[in-house]
Amino acid sequence: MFDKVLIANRGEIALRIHRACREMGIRTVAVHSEIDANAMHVRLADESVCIGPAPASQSYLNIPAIVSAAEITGADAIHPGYGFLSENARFAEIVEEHGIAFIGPSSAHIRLMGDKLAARAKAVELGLPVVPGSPGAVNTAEEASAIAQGIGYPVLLKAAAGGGGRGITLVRSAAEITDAFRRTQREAEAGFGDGSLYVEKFLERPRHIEIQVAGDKHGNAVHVGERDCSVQRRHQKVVEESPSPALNEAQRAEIGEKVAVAMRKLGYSSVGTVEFLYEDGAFYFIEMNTRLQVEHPVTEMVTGIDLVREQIRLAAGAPLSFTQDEVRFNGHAIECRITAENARTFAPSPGTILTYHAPGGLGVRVDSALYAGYRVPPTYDSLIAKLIVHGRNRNECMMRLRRALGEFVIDGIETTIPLHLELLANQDFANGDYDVKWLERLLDAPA
Ligand code: MV4
Repeated sequence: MFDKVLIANRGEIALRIHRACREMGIRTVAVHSEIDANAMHVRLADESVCIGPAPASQSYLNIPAIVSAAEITGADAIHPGYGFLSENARFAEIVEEHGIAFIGPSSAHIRLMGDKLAARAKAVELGLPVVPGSPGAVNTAEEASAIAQGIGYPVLLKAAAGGGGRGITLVRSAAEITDAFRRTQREAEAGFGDGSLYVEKFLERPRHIEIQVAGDKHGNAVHVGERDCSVQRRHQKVVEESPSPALNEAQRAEIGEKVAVAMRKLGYSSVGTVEFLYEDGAFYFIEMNTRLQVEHPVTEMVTGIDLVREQIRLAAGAPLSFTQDEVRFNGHAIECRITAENARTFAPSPGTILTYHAPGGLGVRVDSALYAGYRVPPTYDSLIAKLIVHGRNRNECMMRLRRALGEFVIDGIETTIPLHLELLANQDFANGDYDVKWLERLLDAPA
């Protein structure tokens, strides 16, 4: 097992990783930018190293600074968290080349899943269902038109190097596809340096359902249930829950087993998440995330599994701590992502926290690095707290969430707590009746 882990991240996930390490008896090294010198994880870590000025490009994305900090402190592993360098295959390679363990999957798997087209082709090879569409890139508008004719309009043109909703064009008829192809190709070339496009049948109102996986270096891999992440705004998740209100036990078991088999065939080692669109009873693979996800606590609350602890153990070569049969699902969990933004306009609201009081009680978890006096910087992602509740069922979770949100005090900045209270009062949400565009329709609807 590792002796000392360098945490190459900030905010709530850096604190989360520190906590797992501390409980495992592993010493921690916090790296921070100049503006994060007073961050909670820096205060709690065994050692800390300033790696540069505030801009992420000069600090949390600064590979030489991070690797140097690991060498100076004698860290034998680096945990990348999520975002920043967590899915940078070259970073994983450089870390390993320096004789330091990268807490994540192989760089080959990171690279594979980072290429949307290669990931889609691999998914087909592994027996996972994909959206009907082109087997690979389409090189001309004529080729795209022929594929679209075959699968039927509407279709999407997607940039292979795109992601997070960027580089996607909806085409509703044959008359539009030539101009759309040329425009999307130009935009992809300009935006991603790669104009490769592929075609997919457009799903009108899908849900976003992802399967948590874990695999070791001994050929074992299991699924750890699903999370419904359909409540999103502009491709930013707002609420996540498990189990999905849209699935029954048979569907859950079927897709879970398919994904576990696929991960064993792939030889995947670490934690990861396989993302699907779900519509009318069918799953469609869209991508795989080879990192720990923001919403991992939802799975932890319904299974009791510490996914960060497991990820660290797996990186050290340990076998999975549990078999598939030993993964048990208990009750329901819902996570609210609380951001430093105005709840109506979503305008960023950095600033100093004047008063901070986190909710508590049975089934309530708050993952946050806030404290009274902490200054929320304008420089990074606006996520400041995750409120996760567990209950025997979904209704109990909603009651508990309302109560916990009502207790949550974050004075000095604006937050999206009022938005979460509004969602919890919405009948569609209460019925679990939502798709990936539901929240945007709700927010865009006349007051
Ligand atoms: C789709 C789709 C409907 N049909 N593909 C958007 C970002 C990228 N991860 C995939 N996305 C979508 N792909 C087909 N064939 C709808 C979306 C989509 C979406 C997907 C997941 C979560 C949120 C979303 C929000 C808008 C659109």
